[in-house]
Amino acid sequence: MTNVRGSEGASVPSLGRLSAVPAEWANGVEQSRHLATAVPGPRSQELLARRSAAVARGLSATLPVFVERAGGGVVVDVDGNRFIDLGSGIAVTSVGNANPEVVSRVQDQVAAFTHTCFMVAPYAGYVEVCEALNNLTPGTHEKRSALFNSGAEAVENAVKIARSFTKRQAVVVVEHAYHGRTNLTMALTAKDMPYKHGFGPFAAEVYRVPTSYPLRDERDGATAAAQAIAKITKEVGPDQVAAVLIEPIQGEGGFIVPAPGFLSSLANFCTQNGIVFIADEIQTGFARTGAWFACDHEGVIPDLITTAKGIAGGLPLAAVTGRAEIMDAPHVGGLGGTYGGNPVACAAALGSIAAMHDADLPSRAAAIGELMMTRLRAMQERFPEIAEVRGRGAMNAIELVQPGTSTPHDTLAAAVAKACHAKGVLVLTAGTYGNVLRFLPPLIIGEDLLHEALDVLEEALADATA
Ligand code: PLZ
Repeated sequence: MTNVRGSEGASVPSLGRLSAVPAEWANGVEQSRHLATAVPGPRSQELLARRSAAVARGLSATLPVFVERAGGGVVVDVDGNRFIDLGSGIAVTSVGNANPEVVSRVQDQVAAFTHTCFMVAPYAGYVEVCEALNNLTPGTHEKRSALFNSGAEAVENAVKIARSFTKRQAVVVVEHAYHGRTNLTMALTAKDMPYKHGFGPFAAEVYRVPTSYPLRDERDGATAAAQAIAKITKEVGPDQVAAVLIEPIQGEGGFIVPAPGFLSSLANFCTQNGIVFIADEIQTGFARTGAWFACDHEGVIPDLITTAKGIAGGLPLAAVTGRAEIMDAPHVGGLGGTYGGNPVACAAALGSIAAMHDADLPSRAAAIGELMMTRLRAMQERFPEIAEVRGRGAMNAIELVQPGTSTPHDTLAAAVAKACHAKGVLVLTAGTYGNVLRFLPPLIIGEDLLHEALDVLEEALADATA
């Protein structure tokens, strides 16, 4: 079934062919956009004033409102404004906010016990999450997992594990990479402002090589990989490298989808040289891209994979999963932390994974992608500022430039995002140049809401480019 909507009357694929998501997954939130006040409204303004007096200014705020409730594809603020959610809390609430499958398991767990520390007195939920991860992640080889609190912590631990296994130190990352905000992960992250500026010195033995950014480098995957490999070979020495760490689709860097063959060439190079290939699937993982993991699209089987965000429906949980012999390299007691794999977060993960299976969210993400890409491409026909529409599944973006050039148009991206917020649609920006508008709807969002959000985006683009 298709319907006709959008700027050029394009024929847009429908989500109708998928089974409906249970109505109660909307968490009782009316699934419509509604502006009750200006944005921000008076109650949010009051809280904003308290926020600036109480909260360190280093924490930015995308949407200048305070949230009261959220569910399905909608976020409700304290003034009664309802926003269509194209952010999912940065790719976290893929099963929707307060999904009943998550809530009921969390409620049972929190009432039974809240914490014992897995290293002190273990519980089954932790083991069940590891079993699920070992089954779902790419490859049928024997795997192990370990659980942590945040994406950055998972990345740090993946590096520890790779160093312990290889007895080497160097870590290779790519341009535009984002891996977190802790000291090691700041070193792994590419961008100075806002992530690293003034926060050095950074961890040693981190080497950055070129990535594949088809819009800007116009190279095929094999050529881009050959450049990266040449740099590793000449400047680092393959036998010094513990790990190559890469996001299969670069997230904060601008939703950069590498040219086909780039990832597999790098992975092969790692295999040939005893280097641990780590896929950072913290943003791409758990159904987001239309497969369980982004590596699945390319048939790439990483040695280690880091996950977080979408894994637990909004509770803080992260993991490293990978080849048993690599994961088991660190000595007993070498990995851990007080809260890693907290029982409540594990219960949430089991609920979130069950919901993803029940509603076949990988397929739903793929269908959302088809719908959105069709409409975004129609917008590209209309607006010469859209240099590229890209992404996979429900992780897609438009990159904005000054028309007729490749000069990034960051002020336009900021203006369009701001206009969308004022009109009740939550969108995020991204990119090394700040010129990318990215879209990460909850995977249970309704089709009408999705269309309405895209209508608002198109209006905002028209106004801002007029
Ligand atoms: N690796 C690929 O996307 C987190 C960052 C938001 P944490 N991305 C959102 C911000 O501005 O801090 C991310 C990621 C990839 C690692 C991380 C880090 O995950 O849970 O934020 O530590």
